[in-house]
Amino acid sequence: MLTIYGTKQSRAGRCLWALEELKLAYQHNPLSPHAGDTRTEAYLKLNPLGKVPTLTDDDFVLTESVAICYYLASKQPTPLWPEDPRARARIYQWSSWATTELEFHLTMWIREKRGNADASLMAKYLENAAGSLTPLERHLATSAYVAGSAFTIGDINAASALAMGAALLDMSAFPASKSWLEKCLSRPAWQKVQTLG
Ligand SMILES: N[C@@H](CCC(=O)N[C@@H](CS)C(=O)NCC(=O)O)C(=O)O
Repeated sequence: MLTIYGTKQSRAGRCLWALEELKLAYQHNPLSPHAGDTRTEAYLKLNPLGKVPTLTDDDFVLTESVAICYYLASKQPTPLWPEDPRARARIYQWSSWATTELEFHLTMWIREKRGNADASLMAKYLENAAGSLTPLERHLATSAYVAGSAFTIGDINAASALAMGAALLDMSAFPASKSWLEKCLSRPAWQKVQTLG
């Protein structure tokens, strides 16, 4: 049995999206780090950082949201996980971009907001986040999805990061990214995740 820990608003959201796209049976344990749920002895055994998400698949324990998405997609043949090495490479590329570029700056913004809330630093983090969209915009000007003409797990990893930041950024400067995001977020699986507790 698959169990995913973490609320839909956290990085567990991308894993829930993947589970729904893949129509896998799972249990959802919406632990919130902000409520202290992830600091219990039992949870720290699964994820020593006390962060979400964590996936358990029977006795197999996996952390890191994009790795969880790769694992879920690779459990069965699916168009979300194409075999073509170049499509796979694009999936890795845009998933890495999502976490180490876009998500990094957005996380800095959130931390600053919850901490000192220095307005000039917060503006700088948003400027950095917007700047990180430049390569995505260029790529999506000629590609329907991040790995080519079909929706893949790479779109889940990248669009879930942008979903977190789009409301904070002026997306009119990034029309291809904006319409790609809307297309991804209109999918029934993402819509279903929004209804979860
Ligand atoms: N690289 C990790 C990041 C996980 C992460 O930072 N999760 C946040 C919620 S989105 C968290 O649990 N924060 C609690 C904390 O930092 O103590 C992943 O993608 O899974």
